[in-house]
Amino acid sequence: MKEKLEMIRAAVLEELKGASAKTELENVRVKYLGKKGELTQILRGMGKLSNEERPIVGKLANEVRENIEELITKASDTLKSKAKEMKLKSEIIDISMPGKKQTIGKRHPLDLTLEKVNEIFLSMGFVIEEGPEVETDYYNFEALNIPKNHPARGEQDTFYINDSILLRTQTSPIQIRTMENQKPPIKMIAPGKVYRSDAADATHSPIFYQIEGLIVDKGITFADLKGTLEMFTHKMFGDKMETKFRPHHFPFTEPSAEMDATCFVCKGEGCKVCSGSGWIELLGCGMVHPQVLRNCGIDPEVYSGFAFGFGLDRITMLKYGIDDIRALYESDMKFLKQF
Ligand code: 2NL
Repeated sequence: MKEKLEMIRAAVLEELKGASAKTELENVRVKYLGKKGELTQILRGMGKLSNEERPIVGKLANEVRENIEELITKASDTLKSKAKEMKLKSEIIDISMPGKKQTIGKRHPLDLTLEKVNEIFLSMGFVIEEGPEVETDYYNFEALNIPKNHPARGEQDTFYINDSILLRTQTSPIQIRTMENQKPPIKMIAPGKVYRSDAADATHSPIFYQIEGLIVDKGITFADLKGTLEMFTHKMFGDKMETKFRPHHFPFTEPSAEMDATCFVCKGEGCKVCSGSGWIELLGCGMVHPQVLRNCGIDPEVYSGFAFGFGLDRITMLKYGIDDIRALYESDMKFLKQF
């Protein structure tokens, strides 16, 4: 019996040496320690032994069992560490290899200007409103008192989707929608993309950005318009800037004006940017036309308001000295990295 146990121990040792996978270890365990395993059979047969033999063989059998278990655990640990070693070897990183350069993007100049403009108007208590880029003829033209035969409605200016649906040519529809949905006081700006069916050149792009602003309340006058836009100009371009208003015409405001500011390149001396005049045209504005208020369900006998609009692209180009609007839409990294 003793010899048999020793043989089993030797056999296990031999079989474990050749084992190269976890399943093989498990097979060895079942073969010797399993329910029908060789060692288990011996332990079962112990009843037939004499009283003197039983404790001796029992002790030895237990020793062998513990020994086999130890051997299997050891073999399993060895397999595991070998697998780990191989995995580490396969994942080796060559730290001497040059890395891929990560390029960090920059804010787009239009975005920088928009953020500044938004910040200024928010600080003066305006709310930012948004609206659809695909609009109806009514919101883009009709409600704004732009008559059917007005040149702005011609096919040459507007992208029509069908007779009554188009791409907005200004952000005024946002203001119309806001006046329809809210009671005065209204104090809002409407920034966004607008579309014109123009051929692209240095000063025209079929897509550009516009910001309009609107205040409607009781007792709003042209003095409020002038004060607000002067404050905006100071915050945007500096306190030394002067503003002046020239009469103009828009169908949706009456009276209407264009506002010029001191040329911020030459400070009014006259230069290439301002064509020698010392002034730069910044925006269009006026008192909201009574018919436009009426169209939105606001009584012009009770309320008055002013509105203004300017191109974000134009202001951005002036601010950064960009001489071609197309540069703002070409996504050329060499150009965009400068800002
Ligand atoms: C310009 C001029 C302007 C407005 C836009 C406006 C909007 C409503 C009512 C009245 Cl809902 N007016 N907007 C007013 C005056 C001028 O824009 O030259 N934009 C580039």
